[in-house]
Amino acid sequence: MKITGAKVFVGGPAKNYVTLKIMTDQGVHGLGDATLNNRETLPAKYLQDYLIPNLIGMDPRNSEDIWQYFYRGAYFRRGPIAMAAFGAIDTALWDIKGKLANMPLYQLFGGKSRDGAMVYAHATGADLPDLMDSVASYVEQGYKAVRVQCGIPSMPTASYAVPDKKGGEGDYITDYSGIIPKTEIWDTDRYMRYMPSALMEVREKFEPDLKILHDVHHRLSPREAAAFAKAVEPVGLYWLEDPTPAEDQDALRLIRQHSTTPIAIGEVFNSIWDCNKLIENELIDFIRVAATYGGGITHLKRIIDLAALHHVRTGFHGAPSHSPISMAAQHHLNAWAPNFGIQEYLVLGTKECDALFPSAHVMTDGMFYVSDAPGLGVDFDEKEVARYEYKAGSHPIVRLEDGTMWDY
Ligand code: GCO
Ligand code: MG
Repeated sequence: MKITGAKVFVGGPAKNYVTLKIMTDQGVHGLGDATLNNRETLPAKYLQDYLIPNLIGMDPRNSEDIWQYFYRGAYFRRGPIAMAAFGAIDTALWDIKGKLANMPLYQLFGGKSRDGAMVYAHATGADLPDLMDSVASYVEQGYKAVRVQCGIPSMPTASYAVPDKKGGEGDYITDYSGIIPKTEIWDTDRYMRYMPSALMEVREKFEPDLKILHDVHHRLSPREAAAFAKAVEPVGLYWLEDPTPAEDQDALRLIRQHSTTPIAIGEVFNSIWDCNKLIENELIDFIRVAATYGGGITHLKRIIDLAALHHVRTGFHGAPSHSPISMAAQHHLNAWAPNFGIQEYLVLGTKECDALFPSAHVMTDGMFYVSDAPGLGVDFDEKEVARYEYKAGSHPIVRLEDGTMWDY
């Protein structure tokens, strides 16, 4: 069996999804997602110029060797662009494997460990009452877990993932007005003073069974993060996410020494080498590496297995920039993984998105159920994708009030 060709498409409703389609001489094709939010053209180019020419003629069933060929074969390896590109190839090869076996992917991993997998939504508010309305609407829809973020009084601008105005909707992560980013102003002291009591108010307003998550988005020092994690202990968070800048694996040690608040980290990691020490030293509770820029299913499975040895559960990144293809890869892993925790899930399910990526997967009452269709169980409509053009977007940048650059 041979790979005969591969195509890359960039475009989609609301997001610039980077979709890879690998064709074979047996008529079976596979799909992968190489979307890297706000840098989408780069993995697409990496695939087109370097990886696809090497793929032609390879046996798609040898997904392990193909992974090693691209990873070990590259002298300059790792990094989100390369790993997103490998990830897309690897996911597409697993999709082909599932279709050849006529089995849904979770069966190839070891079958189902659960019927449905719990997901969490993003509740957000310009201020606390606005956030309460947002949480209430998710609770009404049956969600069992929500991530909560809200504006901080006296902060000069909206903070991470918070709308400018009450009831604000839309994409609060990417600004599609262009490639030049907007600026957010950050003040750690105001955040530290306000957020623990705001989180406590959310906890008191809703049923104790509601799982509450909060994302610091890498903005605290290890000492500040340790103090924050300790201060929010009475809230009983399901997790505190990215408390410190992600590059420093040792930073988590201080947090652990001072608090039992569960810690989730990893959405910006792209290999097992970014999180092996965190996992082996049991400094985190949830690992968030995504199938997309974490090198696909082959590599993510290795991370899941390492994590399982150390009581670390999964909580894969699922921001709206992941297309339904990489989300399906994660949903199949979630159905199988013995150490599954939760899945971040933002409803991409507009009519346009469903038309581009038809599937029979179901999300209901805050639980995700994978379909039994072979492979990933997601299709891709090439005619639909022709309707969309790439649009440049940017994440905000963050500065302190005096102008100092900070972490987004
Ligand atoms: C999350 C993340 C995202 C990121 C986004 C950047 O927890 O989902 O923090 O919201 O900001 O993926 O592109
Ligand atoms: Mg996050």
